[in-house]
Amino acid sequence: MIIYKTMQGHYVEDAGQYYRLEGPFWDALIMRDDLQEYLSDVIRKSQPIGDELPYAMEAPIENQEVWAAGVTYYRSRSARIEESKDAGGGDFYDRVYSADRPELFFKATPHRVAGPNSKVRIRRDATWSVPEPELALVVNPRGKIVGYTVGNDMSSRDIEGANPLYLPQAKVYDKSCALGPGILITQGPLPLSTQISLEILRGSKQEFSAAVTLADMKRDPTTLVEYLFRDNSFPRGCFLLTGTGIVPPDTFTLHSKDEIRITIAPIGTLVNEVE
Ligand code: DO4
Ligand code: MG
Repeated sequence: MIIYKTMQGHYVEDAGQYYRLEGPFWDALIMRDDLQEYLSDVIRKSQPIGDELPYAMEAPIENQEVWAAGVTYYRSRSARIEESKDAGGGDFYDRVYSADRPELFFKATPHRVAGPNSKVRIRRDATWSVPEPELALVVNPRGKIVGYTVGNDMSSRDIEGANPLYLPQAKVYDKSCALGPGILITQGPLPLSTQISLEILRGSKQEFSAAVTLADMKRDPTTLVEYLFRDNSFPRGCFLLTGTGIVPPDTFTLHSKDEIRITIAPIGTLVNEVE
């Protein structure tokens, strides 16, 4: 089952059919412990409205904070060591990759998040910008993972590499995060064979593409959530991006009008253009 947020209401899709969800508040869905049972009940008791979502999708977020984990894949560790070597930051990334405590950082408030088919941004004062395709966990206020969506942790590598203390500026700015298209509601973890793929189109040309699987992730999603919830409360739940395993070559930077396509098959494809 996948839930979608639109300007005109919320919908659940099951077996190719869409059902309307009553109630105006997205938060109320994310806050439920019994979300899957609740949605099954709605589907059982109502008629489908058809096999297409009737309205444009919005980012599947209302009042949640977005957080992110870093250096959870070997590829991210190597990329960070390389980009920060002139600034002497390399050792920190190696140490966090093998430490028990993960790197967790604040990523976005809802207004900084772009939805499906809307525009993400690169910072005006950055010279080296990349998308980071990541599995995003949807976590309720009691720390239960209730679903999964696709996330893009837009990042300014030149700012991040200049000094590790610049991380918040490299990561947090208007439309630096994208989420969507919907939230996959499922019991239990996603299989380790689940693939995350990234495609970047420039005009009609494919500029970059790559894929990883969740088997390449060093951290377990439930442990990331456990650390995030230590002495931290999320009254409306939160999103937690789980880190990138795909980093384009160092010669690559995003351009305005590039199209970023991130696919996690059971969830869908998150498509955003760079402003
Ligand atoms: O410490 C830098 C952030 C790394 C990151 O965002 C990632 O690995 O996805
Ligand atoms: Mg990231």
